Amino acid sequence: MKFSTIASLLALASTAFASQCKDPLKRQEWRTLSGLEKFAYLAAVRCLQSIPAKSTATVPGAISRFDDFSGNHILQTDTIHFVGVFQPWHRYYVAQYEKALRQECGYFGAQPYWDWSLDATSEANFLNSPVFKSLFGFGGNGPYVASAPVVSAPFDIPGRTGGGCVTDGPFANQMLHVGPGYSVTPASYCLRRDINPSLVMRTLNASVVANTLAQPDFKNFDMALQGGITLDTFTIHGGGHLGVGGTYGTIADIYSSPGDPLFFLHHANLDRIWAKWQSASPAARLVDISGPTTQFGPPFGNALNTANVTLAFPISLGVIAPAVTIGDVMNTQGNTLCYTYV
Ligand SMILES: *[C@@H]1O[C@H](CO)[C@@H](O)[C@H](O)[C@H]1NC(C)=O
Ligand SMILES: *[C@@H]1O[C@H](CO)[C@@H](O)[C@H](O)[C@H]1NC(C)=O
Ligand SMILES: [Cu+2]
Repeated sequence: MKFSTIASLLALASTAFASQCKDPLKRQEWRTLSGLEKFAYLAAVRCLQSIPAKSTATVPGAISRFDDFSGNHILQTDTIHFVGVFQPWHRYYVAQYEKALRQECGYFGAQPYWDWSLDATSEANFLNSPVFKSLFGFGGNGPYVASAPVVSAPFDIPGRTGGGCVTDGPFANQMLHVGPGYSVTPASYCLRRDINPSLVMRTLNASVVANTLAQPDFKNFDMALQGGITLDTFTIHGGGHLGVGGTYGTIADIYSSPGDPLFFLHHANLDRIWAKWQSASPAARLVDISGPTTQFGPPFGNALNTANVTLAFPISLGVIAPAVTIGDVMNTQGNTLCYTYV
């Protein structure tokens, strides 16, 4: 074959495979945003909490677009956690939240992430994290309460420090309308946090992240990231939820955790870690997916190696967004998604 033919074939191939993603949104760590950028993000979340829901047919309790996101997470909880689609589903979900903030609430930025390993250097540093600030943050812990209405599947983890309603920052005394647990019928209860600094220190530190990134294939990466469902086996996913949510906090509720706006910064960081793992060996890892189609682990009663998900496996978000496949969201800069982490 003549060189010119090869060159034109290559040109053709690169055109065919060139993604439509030309100008990816740059997702930044919360503390690197300016005060104005933080304010713009928080204001956009407040906006999402104030514009009308679209999912009332399936989520009767939903009042706002923010509730649409929590409600659809609740409806799908049992098919999107401790399964192979966990990371792809949450990647698509966070991207649709980012899109709603931009298209429906006039936000010009990208979804920020929270790299908790920067704060999990000491218990005091963690409690001082920029994400917990009243001004330019999401507000802090709830005041300590001995007990509160329980979330679904509560973990009574030694070391909890809060449990009361969040009383400072932009989400002070924020009322939630779907949940707790798997309820999607009309409700009104407060956003709670119940920070557990000792749990944070052993689940969200830099060496746990490094161990996750060191895994050789998606199966092991995903198991390292999702961790187990017992106190001793939580890793970075469970650590973010239960380290901030403790026993009584909203973000500890496996069903209605997106009621805490920090959910989206936590999951963006998990997504960043996946994207970083993928970028270390893109040819193999942009197509490496596995994990069971039904929930694994002891409480769910399924073996780890039931049928694996594939790139063709569907991802649905109810009324939030069109259905896609896992293959559509493997690349954060493909034809479906267009963002990068900085
Ligand atoms: C980080 O977490 C691991 C796993 O829980 C733990 O063994 C280690 O001591 C922790 N490191 C620090 C500095 O806390
Ligand atoms: C699922 O995929 C993993 C990783 O590729 C593999 O080890 C396992 O045998 C597969 N399980 C089944 C049931 O095919
Ligand atoms: Cu989830």
